[in-house]
Amino acid sequence: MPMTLCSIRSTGLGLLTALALSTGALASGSHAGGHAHTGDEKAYGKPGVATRVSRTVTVDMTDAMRFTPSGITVRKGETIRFIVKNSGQIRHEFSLGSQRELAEHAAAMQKFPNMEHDEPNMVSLAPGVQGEVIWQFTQPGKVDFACLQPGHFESGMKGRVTVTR
Ligand SMILES: [Cu+2]
Repeated sequence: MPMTLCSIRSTGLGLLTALALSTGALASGSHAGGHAHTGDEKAYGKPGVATRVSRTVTVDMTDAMRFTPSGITVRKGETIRFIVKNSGQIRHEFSLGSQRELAEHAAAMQKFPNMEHDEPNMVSLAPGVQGEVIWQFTQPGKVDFACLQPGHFESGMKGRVTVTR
């Protein structure tokens, strides 16, 4: 049985702690040598470092179950600061991932609507609140993003980042 993101989360308090620690280490600059933190790297990129942001992209979320913009183009290697705003009256989130990972996670959210998750590739926002995700796109191709609040992905609340060479 393939291990999904959610099964990892539900089994691993230790892993979450490790992630939190590694994020803290990056923030404090202990990786100043520029070494990639390979443990966090995924096919769709890795957590970005705030001091290396190339560009800011603002993404709006609404109760119409849409992201604006829903299509974003970046270049390979760029670190993007996504300023994400929830303009709706209900909770929404912005999660970057592979299409498969997002679909699996959306299905899990249908079963466990109150599942807590907090990872560098996503931000979950109460109505009217703004947050950010800093992500580096390390490989050319397509990276998807979606809102994983129960039913939102299924209603079409998704978008795509095209990573060019
Ligand atoms: Cu949503």
